[in-house]
Amino acid sequence: MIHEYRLPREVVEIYEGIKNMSIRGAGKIAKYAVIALMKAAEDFKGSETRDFLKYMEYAGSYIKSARPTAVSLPNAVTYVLTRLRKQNITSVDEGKQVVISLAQEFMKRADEALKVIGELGSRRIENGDVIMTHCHSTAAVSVITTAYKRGKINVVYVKETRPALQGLITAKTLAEEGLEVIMIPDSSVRYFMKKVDKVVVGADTVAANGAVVNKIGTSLVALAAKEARVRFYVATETFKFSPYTLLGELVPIEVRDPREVVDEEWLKENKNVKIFNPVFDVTPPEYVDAIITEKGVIPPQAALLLLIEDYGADLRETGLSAPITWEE
Ligand code: RUB
Repeated sequence: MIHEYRLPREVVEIYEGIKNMSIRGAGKIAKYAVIALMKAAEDFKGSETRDFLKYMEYAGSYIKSARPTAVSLPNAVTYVLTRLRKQNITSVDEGKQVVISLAQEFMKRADEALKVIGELGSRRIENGDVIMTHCHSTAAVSVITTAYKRGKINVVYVKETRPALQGLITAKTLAEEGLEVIMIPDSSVRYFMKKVDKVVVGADTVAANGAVVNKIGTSLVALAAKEARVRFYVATETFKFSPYTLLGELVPIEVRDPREVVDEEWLKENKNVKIFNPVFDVTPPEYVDAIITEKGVIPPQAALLLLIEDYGADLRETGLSAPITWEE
């Protein structure tokens, strides 16, 4: 990316954090994206309103390019920048205030959404259910911990989630809440599925047809759940629904460094072995029983309706453009 403006250190750190996954999970990535916009706005030194707006667009495209798959990232940036554009600001100070309050509004709405998802999701859980989850999703954790606090569940199977092992974060979090956590290797999903009543996972992106893009391996869990007639729920804020898929765009799947799969030494010793590390996959809508959002629990086929409600009326005005292309 050509650096037209100098962005403050905090913005670059957030970009790097998202890229190297020290900031991870679609919800958290979205929150940090708006924090980055806030930091960028605060740091702007000029006095021309037009220049401020151009600078903010630049900051938005920079932060959006950190990771390709979770649509929460461009959606969070779009949330702030489209509203900023519509405000017809007349001074830089006013612009800065607008960005700060929009970013805070986004974060508040995101926190509230997680609570509602927890409540609505826990209603779908029956007393004594055994749950399975994959990766680390704040929205799925919200459903599981709310159901636990309501005295409905006790046992949860957590898949370790190779290669980045986000399952360890989930296992730790749920155990600290008091749940009985059983961590299992990814490859044992079908073996354990017969002991499970419901699967709850998160989402990085939900497409207009209700397909769910989430951490690699999710679609295999869905397959095993379907075979065992175990209900498969996806917990997600609506800012993870992709308006780009309304325009017929496909969701780009991130491919990461082979060194996340094997170490450098092994790679050097086995130069003739190719390693491929895609980190998300697509679960088709037929495998999803329901999507739990802050606007209600919907069948995957209703994803389109939610997208039209949020983006349909003024698709052109929202400033949507084709998502950034991702080079492997
Ligand atoms: C994280 C992942 C999570 C979703 C939802 O992938 O796939 O399931 O992002 O998480 P990564 P949340 O670790 O590669 O970012 O519900 O917290 O938004």
